[in-house]
Amino acid sequence: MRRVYASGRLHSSCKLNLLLRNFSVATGRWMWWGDVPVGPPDAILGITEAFNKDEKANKINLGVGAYRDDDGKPYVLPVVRKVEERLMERRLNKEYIGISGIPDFTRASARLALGKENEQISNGLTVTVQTLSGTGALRVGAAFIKRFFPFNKVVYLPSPSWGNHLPIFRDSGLEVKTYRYYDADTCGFDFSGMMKDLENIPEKSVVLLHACAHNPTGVDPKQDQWQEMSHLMKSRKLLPFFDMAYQGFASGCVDRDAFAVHQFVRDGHEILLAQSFAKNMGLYGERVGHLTLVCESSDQVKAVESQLKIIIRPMYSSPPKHGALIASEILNTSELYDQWLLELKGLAERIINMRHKLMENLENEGSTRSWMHVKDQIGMFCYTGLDQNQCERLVREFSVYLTKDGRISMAGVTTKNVGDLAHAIHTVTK
Ligand code: CBA
Repeated sequence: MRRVYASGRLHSSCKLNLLLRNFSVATGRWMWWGDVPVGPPDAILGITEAFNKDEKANKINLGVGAYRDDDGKPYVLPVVRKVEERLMERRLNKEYIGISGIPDFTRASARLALGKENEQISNGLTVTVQTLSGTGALRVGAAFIKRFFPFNKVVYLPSPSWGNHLPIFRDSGLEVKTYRYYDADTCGFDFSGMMKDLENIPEKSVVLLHACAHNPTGVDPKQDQWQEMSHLMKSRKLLPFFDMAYQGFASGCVDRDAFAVHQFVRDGHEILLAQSFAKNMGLYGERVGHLTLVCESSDQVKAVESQLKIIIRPMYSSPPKHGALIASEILNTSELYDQWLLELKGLAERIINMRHKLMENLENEGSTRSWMHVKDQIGMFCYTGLDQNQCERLVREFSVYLTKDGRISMAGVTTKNVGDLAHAIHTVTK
């Protein structure tokens, strides 16, 4: 490993190593990248790569959280197809959009997230910038915290959390710590553990919260628990950073899934919110999302907005246009909006139905373990409770691909593969 000392100079033994690794005696040339180590594949997206290489006909990919129809095929919402046709007819130009995105999109998407009647929006106390989906929103938010949050530059994540949270915040130069969230004994929410940790986190720190459909556990707080958390975090002066990647996808209702966000804002928190339209509009590769900050005054709004633009400009200059135009049309046209809500409900219902089917099939296999959590968890993922060895057997013996922590994407389960899946899970867990 190359070691650079605080002075920026290399120690002489390191210089020798550097020379040995970066100079090719055979060609007599310096190699710029001789020192680059091979990195591990991504814990989630790497699974798709492995799945694609597998030649078995009945393989099942439950790795990445991407919706599939009952034939296991990627699915484009009919409302999205309809809007795309309308956009094509308009023969729009390809001009850049502004650094902070398409105003019609950011206005409507902030309303969707914070609620139609939200006072802070009505009073001009929010800033919303369009981002490269949810990941981009988190990354821009993290860069903003790093540059401007005047207190503890530490972000507290639930344990466990989405695998990309840690690198997003760490690569943004923030320290990352965790708070208790999941109780492995009950396969449920560790409310008392979380509350105790929130009591002990140093005041004026940032706490990341999954707004709904917690990834990877599928375990969410109940509404009264959110209320208690909000009060405690307010009294302890903790800054909530919501990640809402699944609005509408958990329960089928966009307002119910945004309950926590609405509650915290009603309680006077000045939240950050990262919102994704990957799952709920199926716009995955179009990269549509936004970052919203709630501020205290219009002066702060002006300052925050200007600084977000200064952060975004050297990162990627301005966001992509096509997907945000689609989302904007849907959010701003009542007939399309209603159609979308119905279709979204359909996606959530298919997943809920698959949870029931998987549990039934496991019972039919004769499994004596409790699989209640498969049904009780919410959103795209099921945290099965399988250990690493059992997960590896699923891949090796049954070509069932899942993350090593036992998470399966329920969106990849279909009426056609649920029987095989239950059989495979039962075989490795009996
Ligand atoms: N936050 C959470 C909690 C997520 O689960 C995901 C997606 C994102 C980012 C943010 P995007 O940038 O596409 O809007 O999503 N997580 C995954 O569904 C997958 O898309 C998952 O399988 O965990 C991923 O990128 O890992």
